[in-house]
Amino acid sequence: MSPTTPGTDLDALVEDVESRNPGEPEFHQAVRDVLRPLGPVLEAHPEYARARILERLVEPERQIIFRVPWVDDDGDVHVQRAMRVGFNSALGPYKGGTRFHPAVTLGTIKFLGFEQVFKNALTGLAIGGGKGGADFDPKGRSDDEVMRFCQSLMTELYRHIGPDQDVPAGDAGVAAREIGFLFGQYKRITGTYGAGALTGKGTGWGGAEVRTEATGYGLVYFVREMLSARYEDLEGRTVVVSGAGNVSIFAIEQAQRLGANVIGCSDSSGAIHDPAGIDLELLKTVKLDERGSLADYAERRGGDVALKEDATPWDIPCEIALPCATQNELDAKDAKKLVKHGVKVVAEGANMPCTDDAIAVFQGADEVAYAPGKASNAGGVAVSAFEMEQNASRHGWSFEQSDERLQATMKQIHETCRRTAAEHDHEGDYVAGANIAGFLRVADAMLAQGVV
Ligand code: NDP
Ligand code: 2IT
Repeated sequence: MSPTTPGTDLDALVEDVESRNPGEPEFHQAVRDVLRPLGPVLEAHPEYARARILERLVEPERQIIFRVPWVDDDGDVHVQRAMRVGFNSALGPYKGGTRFHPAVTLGTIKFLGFEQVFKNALTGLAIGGGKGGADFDPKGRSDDEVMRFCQSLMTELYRHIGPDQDVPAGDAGVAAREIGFLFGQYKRITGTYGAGALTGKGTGWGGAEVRTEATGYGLVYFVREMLSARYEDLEGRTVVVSGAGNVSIFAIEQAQRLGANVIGCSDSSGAIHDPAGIDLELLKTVKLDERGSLADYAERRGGDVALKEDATPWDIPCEIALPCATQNELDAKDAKKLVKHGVKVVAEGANMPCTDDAIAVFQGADEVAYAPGKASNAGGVAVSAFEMEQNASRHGWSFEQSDERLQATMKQIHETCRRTAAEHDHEGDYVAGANIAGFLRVADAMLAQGVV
């Protein structure tokens, strides 16, 4: 790849990434998405090409892969594969979640880690990008089994993390219970109360207020800014969310608080349409307390509410669609249905939930504003960074203080995306704004720090 012809370099770089990272389609997709609007930026800044900033950005600084053996309640031994990818530390220690899901591969963790670099840059905070996970399926496992798995995983991971090195948190399949077990083992092995080595801890023992709610709340605060840019608000809007986990549930909560009517959601068993508005207390009981399925919600909710098995919620007409479950869960067919039914705003709570073709459909529809996850779901990692700040200063903030700062952060990310898009001839394009703004912040730091 020649640094003097950056326009054509991007295609060559994507090809290079594909051939050097075979079998990792999600990683290739994430790289393509970020690179797409960067051609003119590189033309204007030959110093980035000279310093091979892009070639360095697509290569993780380090990747750690290890075996995690554990014993189930029947005494049977299982072997899982875990990994932690330190993608980029130009802006701060590696920071990003940990995913437990049977489908996790190195390619999954690399796509998430790559996205995290630009997301974290957009927050304006001092956090680099990283991600971790394991092909462990927590579904149906007892608390003891989850604890033994977490302890075994941390018995290797502990040597690679720390407040100034790498700071894991939750992601799909990892929340307060898992972070508690992981932290307990970290404390035991290191013999220190290194609170700043993990975020998402319980609020009674080093965790930050609002971290649990932050991704979902932040997503809705971002949507509020998108609507406000069109002189509109959430009051009376119909909203459909996919998923029924951490991000979805707190997005539903905040959307309802701001006056919206949330009429649909989903989980791995199917989707529900609840025209009267989702009963949030019942949803929390079923999904968070009992770790049950939406079939239980539908049964207890009664009336006409039924689970549509193996379905997505995208055929429910709505004005605001919030995909909050998993990657590539919303395709072009779903996008066309949403547009046909009059959707106005699509904002990603999950990481990369819309396929490239779906994004093209939204961006081709004049009435639709579409926000990529690296901007609209950055509230979770932002509050994780607040948690690191509180752990370092040994000073705790109130719920109201944290929530106010989260709102200010989402507003700032929204402004950054819009301003950057406008400055680069992409008026109103949140994808270009987020990718260019994230890239510029990381690239400038890398340039300043030399060839490392
Ligand atoms: P959870 O595990 O808490 O919830 C995920 C939800 O999505 C569950 O309800 C799950 O169903 C459902 N789901 C998973 N896969 C599918 C599928 N293929 N089809 C339909 N439903 C599915 O995860 P989170 O809410 O924490 O994370 C969701 C997304 O948000 C992920 O992309 C994650 O990377 C992203 N994210 C998370 C952040 C966080 O702070 N947690 C921060 C930023 C982004 P079931 O309940 O049946 O398992
Ligand atoms: O995708 C994400 O931003 C997260 N899972 C949250 C990461 C974090 O460090 O809080």
